[in-house]
Amino acid sequence: KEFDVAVVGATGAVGETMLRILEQRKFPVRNLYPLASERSAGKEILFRNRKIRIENLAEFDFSKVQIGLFSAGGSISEVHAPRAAEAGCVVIDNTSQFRREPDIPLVVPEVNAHALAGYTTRGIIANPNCSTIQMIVALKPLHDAAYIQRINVATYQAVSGSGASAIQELANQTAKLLNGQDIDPPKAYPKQIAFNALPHIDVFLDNGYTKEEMKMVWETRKILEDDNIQVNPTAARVPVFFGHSEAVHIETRDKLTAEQARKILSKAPGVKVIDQRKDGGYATAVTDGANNDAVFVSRIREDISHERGLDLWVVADNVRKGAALNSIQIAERLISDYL
Ligand code: A2P
Ligand code: 11C
Repeated sequence: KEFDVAVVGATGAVGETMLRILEQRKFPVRNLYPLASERSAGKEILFRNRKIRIENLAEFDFSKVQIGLFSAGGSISEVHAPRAAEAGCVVIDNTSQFRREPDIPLVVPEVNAHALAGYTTRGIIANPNCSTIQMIVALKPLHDAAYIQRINVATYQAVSGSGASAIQELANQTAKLLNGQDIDPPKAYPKQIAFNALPHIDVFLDNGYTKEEMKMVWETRKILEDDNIQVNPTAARVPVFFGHSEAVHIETRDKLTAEQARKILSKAPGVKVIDQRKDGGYATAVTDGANNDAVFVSRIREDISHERGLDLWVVADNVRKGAALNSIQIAERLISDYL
């Protein structure tokens, strides 16, 4: 069986990766419709060695497709995802627009594929935020084994999470500074990102946390279906192009040794443990995460400050597992189990 698929935001950092992953995983695409703004309409993209014209999202008739992969921003999904669903297209939405709505499933296939069943109510499935996805893939097996009560996490996030313009900004700033020139006024971020670290992702909220941080709280609880889990995040942007890193500290109800955790994680779906206690015996964003599909877990150790605490270093490609790949894994489940 084959499916007609629309990729909304096909010219963006995530959209382009979706096209490549559809090819790589041989997703059964009959007709592909790359969609973007009217600025891009008429240009061409390559899919399976064929040139396909980009169409204007605003004018697209979604009754022509069965699956829509959306990654053009929350305000675009707000308008066009319900319009697509109404036309009979199942939307897999990579924006934060619908994630917190109770009747819209928020899915990481390795963790809560069962929640997909709820897609029929609204015809929309939400893809979680990249920093939540990699954390939850690593933590779910430990949660099942010992019940996680509290998570303290600090992220080190790549600029590709902010899209193509931020990738360009880091490249430009880096080149200028290395050539002894002044940088242009920053646009993608409020301060210089090259050779720097910014403790700020997404907008500030009333409680002093940023929205990126609160997404990790809200989404973790929804995916694990447990509002009692305490999550305390700090999200930072670092001058890395691809791959988010996270220092994750958990407190479990039952004692879990580092050895037990390593054993559990080495068998966990979607996880790859790289954890030798020696120089270079750990995963990094650039050398391991980027361009790979797995969530890498390193530095597994018992917290010397807490009896039932465990520390982990978690790395993944934010554009692949954090966004495009997870969306396509959802689509694969959808077609195998429901369509
Ligand atoms: P376009 O290239 O036509 O602007 P990124 O996250 O990498 O910045 O990419 C954003 C994606 O969302 C791009 O594909 C972009 O298309 C698309 N997009 C932005 N605004 C709109 C819009 N008004 N309608 C449709 N697609 C849009
Ligand atoms: C980042 N996590 O790295 C963001 C990008 O809610 O889908 C994705 C934002 C989202 O900047």
